[in-house]
Amino acid sequence: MESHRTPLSRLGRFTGLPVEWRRNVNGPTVPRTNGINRDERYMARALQIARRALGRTSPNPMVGAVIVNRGRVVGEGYHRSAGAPHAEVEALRKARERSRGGTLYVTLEPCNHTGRTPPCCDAIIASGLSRVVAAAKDPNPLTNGRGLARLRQAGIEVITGVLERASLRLNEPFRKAITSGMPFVVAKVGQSLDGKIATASGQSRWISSLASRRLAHQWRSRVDAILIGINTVLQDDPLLTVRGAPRRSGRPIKVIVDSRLRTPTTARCLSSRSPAPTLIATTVRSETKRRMLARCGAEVLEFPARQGRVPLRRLCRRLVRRGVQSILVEGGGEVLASALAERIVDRIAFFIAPILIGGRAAPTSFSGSGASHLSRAIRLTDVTYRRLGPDLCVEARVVYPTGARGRRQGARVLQKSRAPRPAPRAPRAGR
Ligand code: AOF
Ligand code: ZN
Repeated sequence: MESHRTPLSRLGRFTGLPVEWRRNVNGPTVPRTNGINRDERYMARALQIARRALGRTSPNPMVGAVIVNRGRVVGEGYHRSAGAPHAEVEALRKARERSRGGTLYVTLEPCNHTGRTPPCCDAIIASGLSRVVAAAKDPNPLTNGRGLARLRQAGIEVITGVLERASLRLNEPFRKAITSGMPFVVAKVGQSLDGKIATASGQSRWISSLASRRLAHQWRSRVDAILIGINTVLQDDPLLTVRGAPRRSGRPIKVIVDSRLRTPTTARCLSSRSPAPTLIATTVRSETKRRMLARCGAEVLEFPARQGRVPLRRLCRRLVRRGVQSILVEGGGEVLASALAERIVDRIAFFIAPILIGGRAAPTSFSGSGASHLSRAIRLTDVTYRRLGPDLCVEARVVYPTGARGRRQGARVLQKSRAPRPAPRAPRAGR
């Protein structure tokens, strides 16, 4: 049930990463509380402060903690970045002896393992807290229930599941990556009202409004990697940096899907103006080219071809092993079609500008052969609509057709989308 009227119900309406990304992370200090119980109220506060570290904690989750004693908040904290103290430890440091006999509200089960930092359970037990309310279990196999069990064994009252949905959604990339080995993938499309991503001659700057582009940069600042296809490199020569939004050193990693290893060493995303690491995924083994690209700071990852293309699932798994939990796929049409065909996309966002481009030869957002039957089309759910200047942003969860027919269809789309590709144009300089 998501259809309450209270402000808190909005927490339950988070529909995944982009919706998370949109929230004001420095909202009011105490959430409004009409119609919700006390545990939910403090948990809402813990979720709110967890969000302050949005885009900065991976490969760790965002976590917030609030300590309450005799009806008063005596300590708060959140996990700022991987390697930094955990949320509970931050809150305990603030509360000091005032935590004795109090309640800890924490958005994720406290850890019971030694990672980059010592187990939170030890600190909680030592502090004399008498009650712990956790929103959700930690899916990390190192914890996954062990933290809660340990606290119960120590005689602490433990309650779970308070605002659980909001907690699960807060850390969707972390959860997906740690439980499945696959990253959380958001595809972003900037297109005209008639579904074109460029003119027939390849011109695409700018279809989207400034407001849309600003939001897109904010999203870039909150993911671990941006992924684009070689055609976009050759056509648009993007810098792939974050502009006008907070930057995190070394992030987002740039990933170029380049089956035939055509990335020019002069590509702007390899220049010193774009300092985050660049990975080029290819199916070609060329020591000379690899060395040339390495000299420009790019690392080449080789994969066995899957129908002539880079196998995106395998690429994704490799990226997760390097700490990448969230990816923004920015196109073009070929990569987006392959990403859908390989079913790696979790959510999709369209920035639709009120402009008509037309023309059979002008590329559309998704290439490939498309669904042969409506029953095999990819349905979107959890759809939100938002105005951005003159543009409309439609953002949704991707639902793949189920059953063998749907899966075969996916493979066919991939096969057919190999066929004709437009001849690449020479990279343009100076943009
Ligand atoms: C908590 N509180 O604030 C966070 C937790 O390497 P470490 O020591 O930072 O441990 C990382 C793991 O700890 C991470 O994968 C997740 O399971 C848990 N994160 N746990 O009790 C926190 N950030
Ligand atoms: Zn911990």
